[in-house]
Amino acid sequence: MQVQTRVDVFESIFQVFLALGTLVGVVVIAYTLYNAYKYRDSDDAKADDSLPTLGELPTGGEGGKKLFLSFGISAIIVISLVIWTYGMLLYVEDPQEDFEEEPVDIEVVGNGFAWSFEYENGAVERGTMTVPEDHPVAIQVTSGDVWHSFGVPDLRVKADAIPGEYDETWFIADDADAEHRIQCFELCGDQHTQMDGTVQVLPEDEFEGWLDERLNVEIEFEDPDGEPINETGELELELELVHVDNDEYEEDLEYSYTDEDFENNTISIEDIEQGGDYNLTIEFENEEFETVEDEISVTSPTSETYTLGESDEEETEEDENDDDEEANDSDDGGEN
Ligand SMILES: [Cu+2]
Repeated sequence: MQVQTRVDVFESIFQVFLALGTLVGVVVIAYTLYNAYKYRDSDDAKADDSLPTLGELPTGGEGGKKLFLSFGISAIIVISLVIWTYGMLLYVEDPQEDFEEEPVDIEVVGNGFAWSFEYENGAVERGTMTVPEDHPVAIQVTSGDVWHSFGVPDLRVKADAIPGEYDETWFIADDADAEHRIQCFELCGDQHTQMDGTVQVLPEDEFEGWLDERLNVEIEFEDPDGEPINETGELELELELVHVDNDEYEEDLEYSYTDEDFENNTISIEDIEQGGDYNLTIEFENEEFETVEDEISVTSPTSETYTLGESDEEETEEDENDDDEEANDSDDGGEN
C-alpha cells in the first residue's frame, strides 16, 4: 500500500463521513416524505389495523420488525465507522512501520516569535523549513521560551512546543515547489500573530544537494585597508577546522587545507558533513602574517573575511557575515 499522507487520511475520513451522512439523510427524509404522502388525510381512508389511533404510541407495526431493522442498520453503520476511524487515527499517531524510507529528522524550536529548524547534519534554518517531496519528515517540536504550538494547516500538522519537552509528529508533503504556511497556534505574546513561516518542498534529489550546501564555508583575506590581498599563489598557509565537540562524534571532524585550495585568496569549503561550532586556525608558513584563530558557527552558508595584519603588528580583525537570505539569521540563535 502506498504510504498515505496526513492530508490523504483526513481527506478520506471526511469523504466517508460526508457520503454516509448524505446517504442516511436522503433515506430518512425520503422515507418520511413517503409516509407523509402514504398516510395523508383523504376522504376514503380505509380501516387499517396497523395504524395507530389518536393518543396511541406507534409500534412501527409488524411486531416491531421495522424498529429492529432501523436500529440494527444504524448500529452497524456507527460501530464500523468508529472502528475504521480509530484504525486511521492509529496510523496517523504511529505510521513509522509503514514508512519504506527513513524519515528526515528535523528539530523544530519555537523561540521569541520565530521558528528554527535543525537538521540531522547540524544545519539550521530560520523561518523556512525545507523538506523533500514524497518523503516522510519526522519533527520533534520544542520551545526555547514559552508555550507555542507549531502548525501547518495545509499539511494537517500540529504539535505543541513546550520548553523541556519534545512533541513528535510527522508529515509527508507530496507537492514539489509548493509552499505551505506555518503558524503558531498558542497565544504566546504580543507578536504571536507574526510567528509564522513557510514549509518549502523540494524534489528529493534537489533536497540532498540543498542540505549539503547549508554547511558551505567561504573564507577570504583582505589587507588592513580592506583591499583583497594581491599575492595569489604566494601566501603559504595551513588552515585547520576542528569541530568544537569533536570527541562526541564517531568520525573525526577535522579538516585541513593549504594555500593550494585557495583561489584569489578565497577558499570555498564544501566538504563539511556535520554542522556546529568549529575552531579555525590559519597559520602562515613564513610568519609573514599573524596566525588567525577563531571559532565559527557552521550551520548555514557562511562567509568570513579576515584582515591579515603583518606579523609585527598586534592586529587581527575579523568580520563575520552570514550570506543567508534571512537578514536576521545569526549564528547563535536565541535572541530577537
Ligand atoms: Cu508562539
